[in-house]
Amino acid sequence: MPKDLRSFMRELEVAGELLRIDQEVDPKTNLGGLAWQGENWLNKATYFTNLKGYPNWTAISYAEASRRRLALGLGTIPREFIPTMRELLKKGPTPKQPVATGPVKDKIFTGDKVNLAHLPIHVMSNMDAGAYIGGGMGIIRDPDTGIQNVSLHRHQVKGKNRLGVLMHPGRHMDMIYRKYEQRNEPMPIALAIGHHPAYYLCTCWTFPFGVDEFEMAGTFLGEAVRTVKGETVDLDIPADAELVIEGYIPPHEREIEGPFAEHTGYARAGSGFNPYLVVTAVTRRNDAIYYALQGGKPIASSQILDGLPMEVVIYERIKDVGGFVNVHDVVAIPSAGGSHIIVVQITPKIQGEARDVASAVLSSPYLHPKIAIVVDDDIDPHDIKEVIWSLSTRVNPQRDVFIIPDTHGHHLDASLPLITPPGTFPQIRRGSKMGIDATKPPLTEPDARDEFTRAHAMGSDGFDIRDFLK
Ligand SMILES: Cc1cc2nc3c(=O)[nH]c(=O)nc-3n(C[C@H](O)[C@H](O)[C@H](O)COP(=O)(O)O)c2cc1C
Ligand SMILES: [Mn+2]
Repeated sequence: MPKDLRSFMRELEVAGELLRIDQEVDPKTNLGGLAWQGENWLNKATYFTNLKGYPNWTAISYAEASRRRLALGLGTIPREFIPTMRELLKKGPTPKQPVATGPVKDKIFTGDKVNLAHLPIHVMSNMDAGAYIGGGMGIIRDPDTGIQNVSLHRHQVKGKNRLGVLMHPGRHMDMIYRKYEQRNEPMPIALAIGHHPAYYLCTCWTFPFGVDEFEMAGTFLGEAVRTVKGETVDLDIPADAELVIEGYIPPHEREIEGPFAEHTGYARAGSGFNPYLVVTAVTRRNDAIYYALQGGKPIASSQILDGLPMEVVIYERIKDVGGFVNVHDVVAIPSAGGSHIIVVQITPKIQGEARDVASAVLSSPYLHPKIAIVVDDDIDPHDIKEVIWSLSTRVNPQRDVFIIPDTHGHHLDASLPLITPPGTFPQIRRGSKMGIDATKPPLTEPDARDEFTRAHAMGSDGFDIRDFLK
C-alpha cells in the first residue's frame, strides 16, 4: 500500500496524536478554532467526522503541524530531524512512477459539474475574506524545461469555479508564471489536497530551481510517488491524494484578494491585486478526507512547514562558516510569527565566530529570518526560557548586538516598510536584520569561559524527586 494521508492517520492514532470529534462542526464558523485549540491546548491533530452541510465528508487539521508528528511521518524523532533530513537529501531525487489511474480519480467533475461550494473548505481566521484552501499543493510545469514545481499557496474561494492565489516574488511559482505571461498563455495548475506529510514537507522546502519537489517526496517517503494525468491539464498529479482541483491562472490579470491572516498573525499584508485561478476539474476519492490545513495565528501549519525545512537548510549553510563550526542545533522558533527568529546552538571556538554564524543565518535562501540568536552548547535552543536566560546573562548589548540596515525583508512582515505601492503585485519590503551573540567566551579563552559555567541545585543531576515520594 502506498503511503498516504490514511496510512499516516493510522500512525497518528497509534501514537496518541489524533483527536476525534464526532459532534457536528461547521467548517465556516468553528472548525478553524477547534483545530487551533486541539494543537495549541491539547497538542493533537484533530479529525472531524461530522461536518455541518457536508454529510459525505470528514476533515483533518494539523496532521503535519507539529515537530513530533512530522518526525513520526518521516520515521524519526524530533531531536534527530536535522541529521535524518541531511541523510535523506544526500540521496537525491527519486523518479515518479506514472500509473493509469488511482483513488484520486474515484469521482470526476468537469465543466458545469464543477462547484467549489460542494467542498468543505473552511474559514481559518476571523479576519479572513472568506473560506481559503491552505493545503493545496500547487503543481505547475516550467514551459522551458518541462520540469514540474510544487509549492503551497493561499487560495481564497471566490466563486463556484474561481480561486485567488498569492505568489511571493522570486519564488518558483512566481518565476514560472512570469514565463507564461511572457508567452501570453494561461498557466495550467493542479492543487493536490490531502496526503502524507512527506508531500507537504517537500512542497514547502526551498530546493534549487529546477528540482521537482515530488521527486524529493519519493526520497523522503522511501517509495516513488505514483502519478496520474490530469483530466484537463497536462500535469502529473499524485494518484493517492484525497482531492485535486485542476485549472489555469490567466496571464496579466489581477483582482482583489484577501485579507487573510498569515503566519505573522496579521491579515492585511499581502492583500491587494493578485492573479486568480479558474477551476476546470475536481477529482477526488469517494470518501475524501478534506485536508483543512490551518494558517494564521501561531502555532499553525505555516510555522512548522516553513520552519523545519528552514532549520535543515540553515544548518547546511552555517556548518562551514569560517571553515568549520561546532554547530549542534538550529531552531526556527514557531511562535516567532513564521520563523522570523532563528536560534542557533554552537560551541564557539574563537572570538567573532558567533557573529559570522549569525550573519550567515540572516542571508540564507530564506527571507523570514530577521533576528538570529546564537547560544552556547549548554542552552537548550528549543526552550524559550533558556534562550531568554542566555540573552539576559550573556549579552552586553553594545558589544553583542549588531544590526544590518537596508536589507530585503519578508513581503508579509508588516513591520518593514513597503517599497512597492500598497495593494500592487508583487509586494516588496525594505527592512533590516539583527544578530545577537549570546554565547559564552570562546574555547580559546578558557578562564573567561569558565565564569559562565552554570550552577545547578545541589545534587540535582543525581536523583529524581519522584523516587522520594514513593
Ligand atoms: C501553510 C503555508 C502557506 C503558504 N502560503 C504561501 C502563499 O500564499 N504564497 C507563497 O508564495 N508562498 C506560500 N508559502 C510558502 C511556499 O509554499 C514555500 O516558500 C515553498 O517552498 C515555495 O516553493 P518553491 O521553493 O518551489 O518556490 C506557504 C507555506 C506554508 C507552509
Ligand atoms: Mn521549487
